[in-house]
Amino acid sequence: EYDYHKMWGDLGMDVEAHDGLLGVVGEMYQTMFLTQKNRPASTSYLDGVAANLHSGRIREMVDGRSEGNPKKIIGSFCLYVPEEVVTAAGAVEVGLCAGAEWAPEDAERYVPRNTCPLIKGFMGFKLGRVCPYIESADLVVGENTCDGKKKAYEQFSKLKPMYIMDVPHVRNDDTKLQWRHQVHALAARIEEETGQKITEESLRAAIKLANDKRRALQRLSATRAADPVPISGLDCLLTVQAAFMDDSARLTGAINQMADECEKRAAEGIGAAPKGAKRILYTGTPMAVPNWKLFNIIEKAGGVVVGEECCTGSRYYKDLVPEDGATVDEMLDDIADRYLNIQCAIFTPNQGRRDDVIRMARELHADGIIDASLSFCTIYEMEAFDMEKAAQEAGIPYMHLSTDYSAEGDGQLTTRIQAFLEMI
Ligand code: BJ8
Repeated sequence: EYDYHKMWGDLGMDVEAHDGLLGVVGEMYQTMFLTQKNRPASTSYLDGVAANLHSGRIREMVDGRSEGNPKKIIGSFCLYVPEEVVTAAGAVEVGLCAGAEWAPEDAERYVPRNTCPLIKGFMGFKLGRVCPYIESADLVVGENTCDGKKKAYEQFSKLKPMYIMDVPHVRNDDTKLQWRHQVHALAARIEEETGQKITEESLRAAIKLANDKRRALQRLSATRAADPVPISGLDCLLTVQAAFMDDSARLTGAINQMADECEKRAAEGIGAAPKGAKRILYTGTPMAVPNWKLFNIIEKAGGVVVGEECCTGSRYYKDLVPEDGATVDEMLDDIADRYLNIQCAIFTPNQGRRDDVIRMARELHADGIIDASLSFCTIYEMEAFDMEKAAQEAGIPYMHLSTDYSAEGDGQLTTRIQAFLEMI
């Protein structure tokens, strides 16, 4: 039996507090995921991912290092940090835990009380020393996106080595060049960290590796247009969350198996929810592990989430990077251009996001759109006004919600969601 407590202790974690966290998350997983009926058998892979998230997965990344394979771990908090670049320089990129409230009093010594829960979450996880991804990361790559994260990174960098990318907030010829420079600069910084040069072969292979994962996710997503829908929104959300933590090639294999099974189920009319269940398209702020509560509420109330226009959803997989770039520079430019198209609400204007939401709602035959922002996320709350208008114009029922990570408002949230599901 491998001694995970020793591993966590060696990483500098608060082992006792972490045991408490694992207990809570394990219980959540049990009541949210394992009570689902008619899950595709291939989702058992996800149960393994969840069970190994803080143990087996960390061990395989960290063990590699101690065995003389100096694989550096690069943490990130945003879709804008290109994994292709990190992989090509011989490191592994992981998304960092920010999906639960932890040590809020400690976090409030660094950021104001009324800060978005995602930001407070990563400050709390770091200060409470309960995230093995944060603790094992050699470098954390932040990004100047929303004001909250931008300023919180000034604080976080006091606790952890950081490198910051500057993400533009408008799209034009100037910012396209600026962003390309940012991606080239990241490549140089990661090369410096790993001592490994990015080569044509390594970058081409990294692009293919990420594209294969994205293609598998596209296949899985397409099966969700069927009624009955072959797989739950909760399981699909976890699949994308896993894409930020699990080994890429292994996960891609598992997602393709899920897609195979779901294609078959769709053809045979087998659903994870009954035929005619109210179908919801989610849009809004990202959901970091273990933030599953909204999908759980929707699906326990008899609805089913058929798509998610967000960073833990279609924005992660809908676009690929061209695989025919001839030189490292050309491929880095291609990567930059692909990432600049991510429809984050930090951009102005951001009509593309609304177009995507309406397109997805139609393709996936959604009965309604739920647009949710984490509380104090000004940019997503601002966009909700035009999102509602776009939904109205398209004739699709729409609801906006604002939530945080606490369970306090869950009763009210459930009532509102039930009413929406009945109305649509
Ligand atoms: S590309 S969505 S992952 S920035 S919820 S911390 S925006 S106050 S997460 Fe995001 Fe990158 Fe954009 Fe995606 Fe700020 Fe809002 Fe909090 Fe947010």
